[in-house]
Amino acid sequence: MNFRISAAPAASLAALAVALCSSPAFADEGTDPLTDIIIVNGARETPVTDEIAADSAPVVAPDAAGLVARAPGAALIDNGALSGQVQYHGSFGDRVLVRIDGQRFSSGGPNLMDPPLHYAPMVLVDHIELDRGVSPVSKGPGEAGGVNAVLKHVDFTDGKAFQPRVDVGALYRSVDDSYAVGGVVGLASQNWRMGVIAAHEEGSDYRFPGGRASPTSFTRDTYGAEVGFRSGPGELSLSYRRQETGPTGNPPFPMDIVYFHTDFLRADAKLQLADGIRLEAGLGHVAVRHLMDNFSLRPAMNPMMLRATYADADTMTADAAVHFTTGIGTISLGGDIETGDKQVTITNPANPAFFIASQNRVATTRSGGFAQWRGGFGVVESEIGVRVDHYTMRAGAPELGSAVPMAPVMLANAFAVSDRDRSDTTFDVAARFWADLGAVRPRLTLARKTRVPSALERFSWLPTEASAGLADGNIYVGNPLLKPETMWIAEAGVDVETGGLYMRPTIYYRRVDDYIQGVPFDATPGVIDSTVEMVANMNGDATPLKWANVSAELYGADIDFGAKLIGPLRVDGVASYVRGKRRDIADNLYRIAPPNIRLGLTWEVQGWSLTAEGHAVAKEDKVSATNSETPTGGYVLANIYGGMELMRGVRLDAGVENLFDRYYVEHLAGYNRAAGSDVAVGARMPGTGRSAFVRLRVSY
Ligand SMILES: [Cu+2]
Repeated sequence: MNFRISAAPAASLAALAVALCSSPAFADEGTDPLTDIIIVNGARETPVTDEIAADSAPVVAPDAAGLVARAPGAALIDNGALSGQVQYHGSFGDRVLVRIDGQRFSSGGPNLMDPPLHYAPMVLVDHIELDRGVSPVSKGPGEAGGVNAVLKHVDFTDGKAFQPRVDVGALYRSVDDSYAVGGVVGLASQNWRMGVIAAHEEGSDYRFPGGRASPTSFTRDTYGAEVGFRSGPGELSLSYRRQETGPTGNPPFPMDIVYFHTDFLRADAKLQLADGIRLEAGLGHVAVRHLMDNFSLRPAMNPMMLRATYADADTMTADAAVHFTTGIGTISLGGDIETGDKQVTITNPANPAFFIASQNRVATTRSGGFAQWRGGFGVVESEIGVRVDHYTMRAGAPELGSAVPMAPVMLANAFAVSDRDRSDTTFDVAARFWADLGAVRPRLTLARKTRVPSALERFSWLPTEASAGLADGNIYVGNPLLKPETMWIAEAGVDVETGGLYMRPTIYYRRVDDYIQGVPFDATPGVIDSTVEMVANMNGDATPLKWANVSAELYGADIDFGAKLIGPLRVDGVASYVRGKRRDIADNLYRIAPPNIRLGLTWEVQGWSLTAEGHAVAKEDKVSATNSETPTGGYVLANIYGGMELMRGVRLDAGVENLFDRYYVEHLAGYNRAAGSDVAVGARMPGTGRSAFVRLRVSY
């Protein structure tokens, strides 16, 4: 299970934690007051941030999203083997702030075929930082929670001489005959660190009781290098990473991935300016080049309907923050800039005269500043911050080939003469409080968080299924007049740890004003009396949706808990409940995780452990009528897994998931859109059948 707390004294726990996760990435984090190490056995925690070690769970899916999904209040939105999104407290997509090694960037795919954790292959992930409830304003805008996937790194050592560093892993999973190998190797001293990172992953279509799901195969390569230098009060680091995703199936979408070629470049500096004054600054660039089509991995249609869509995204970031440590705590002042350029061009490879630059020269900017105070009064610890962001967003006039039919041309012409320039200013406040009362640690979060509409939500003049991965089968059209969303968040919980028992219950309420959601295009849905409905109807949906500001609320509760039973026997569990509703009409929010509980019985002795786990998921019938969502039934799955330390620095895990080969569908899985599969078109994608895995990690 994810969040185990053993009952030993904290000091020895911290020591054990360092021993268990010999991750260099942790080494310099002791200075951050929010990442104290309190929990071991695969997870550490502060009252407001959880750290989930990569090998703490039997997750062998390729992306880190599956690991995050096991945390309380989290779930996985499954859009394909490499396209999983994190849902947190009922929000997903760009409502959740997700970063890789702290770097923010824009996905390339207009349907988030490359959600941020697409760039965190599990075999390269060291650990995940999960901000409980909301993320601090210092990490930038973001409504629901905060996820940072920290990749394996080579870190500085304590000595002058260079020492070799190795952290590599391999895994195999039977259900899709997939394997992954990768890791980081390098050299480090107290002043220098350098490493190369690489991974290769591939898998076939996965099996379920009843056949094979096609196309769900995948392939992905990652490689890169990093170097860091530290001397006296300063530290500099530079990293480059390239990811090449090859043909990968996305049955819930009308197209599959042909490729993603994505480059990550980042430079960071830290400098102790004076006693108690610390400067941190960074520069980043991410370039995504993407091609998807509807004929390479699934049966081709008639030549008129062949589509290959190119989508590019470039993100530049710059940030700087100064931290003043004084008698009243730490005050941080910072600023950050983010620019984005996007281009989406739909083509028909059988007809060069057919192309539509549907998102043409879309340019966005954001400049923000924040002030944050971290300190205490009495027993109450707090982190209080405010930030302001100014956004601009502009779309170029569409460009079309001569073979594009009349109706889309009319829409393009109308968009070309419309106002394609928007700007917004947003204010965020986040306050997190906690107190350490020994065995009991209460915590409280109050926040106002915002999200500006995406360029897609504002500028999709062409009705298409691009919806940042909703995969509800609806055709969407943009709305330039959208206002930013405002989410009001209240969350309370208590972390209890006493004797051989722990539990961490949380309740929350999130009220969203101007929630951005698809609504019927006009007052007469189904009556084709507009050009938009005409084009949508030609593309298979006579009742398109238009993005609009509505009112919504999300509330729920979750808990993780555990207790020592007899001798080396222990029980751990995670349970989550979330409810999402519209406030303006009687409807539910779309794609909300059903109530579920995970219970594990673990036998743990020196050097090895064995866990039998049950995962019970309730039916979900509180579905969104607006999004044509269908209900799902409940199910129970059984898993068994174990791990052992073969020798110092060598860990072997193995297990069987879905032990009884049960047929089930996850409520959050998409509906199949690909013909030629053992899954019927329109049916929800089934969960994976029985699957054995082995995983090896070598680090020293
Ligand atoms: Cu795509």
